[in-house]
Amino acid sequence: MSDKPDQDRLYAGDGQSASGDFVFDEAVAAVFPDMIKRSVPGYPAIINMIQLLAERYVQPGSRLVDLGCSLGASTVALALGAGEEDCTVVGVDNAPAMLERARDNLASRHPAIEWVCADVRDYPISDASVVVLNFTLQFLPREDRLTLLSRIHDSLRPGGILILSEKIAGRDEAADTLLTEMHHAFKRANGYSELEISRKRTALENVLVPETMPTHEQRLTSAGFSRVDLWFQCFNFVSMVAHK
Ligand code: GEK
Repeated sequence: MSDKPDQDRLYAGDGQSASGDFVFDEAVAAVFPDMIKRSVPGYPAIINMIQLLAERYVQPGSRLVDLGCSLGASTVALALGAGEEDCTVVGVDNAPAMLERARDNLASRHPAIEWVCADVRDYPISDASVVVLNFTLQFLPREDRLTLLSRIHDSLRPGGILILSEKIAGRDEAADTLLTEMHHAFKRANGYSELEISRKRTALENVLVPETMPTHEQRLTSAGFSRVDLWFQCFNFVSMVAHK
């Protein structure tokens, strides 16, 4: 592949990102759209469907909140889905490199979106119709996940939803091996080398902790959600709608 400035080559050479734990710094922010599209099967489709889900579940005058918004792709989907319903749309991320880029890139086209640099565990949510965790929960320590989901549940209006997208673990070893191998095949087909795939895997080892579908479903139920629907899966990447 020829090198472009916005192409993800972070794990190709011997730059500083080639070793150590994965962090959402300036180098990652600079190549993030390319990285996530080539690494997460179905990501563009999920973003488009978040807009359609928001259109269906938005309530007039409510808040739509994107937790772990990165460069704001899912936040814009919420804003487009909210349409003219007099809502407040907020993107929250604790990585300044991500949030500042989101604000700089999108402020003129979407002036109504509020951008907040905060840890999602501290950000107070209220009066929400749609909350999004699009590949963010997986980065929180496991012991913090239920508290956040319970708080999200309590912040939703009746009829509100949480859209939860996650990389998952297979329910047994054979399933996990298949899903992981197919994910790596997807990355190879998108131009990542074996070295890049294996270095990224090592960097994410203690940073991104996937869980099985039953674990997610049970936790969402414990958090108070009345039902959970799986609406998307491609290999080990899923998205669920959890209903208040
Ligand atoms: C998208 N939703 O494009 N508080 C706030 N932000 C956090 C926290 C935390 N505790 N932990 C991680 N993040 C986006 C993609 S990326 C997914 C989300 C990925 C942020 C982190 O800074 C990063 O921007 C985002 O969560 C995860 O639809 O890189 O696989």
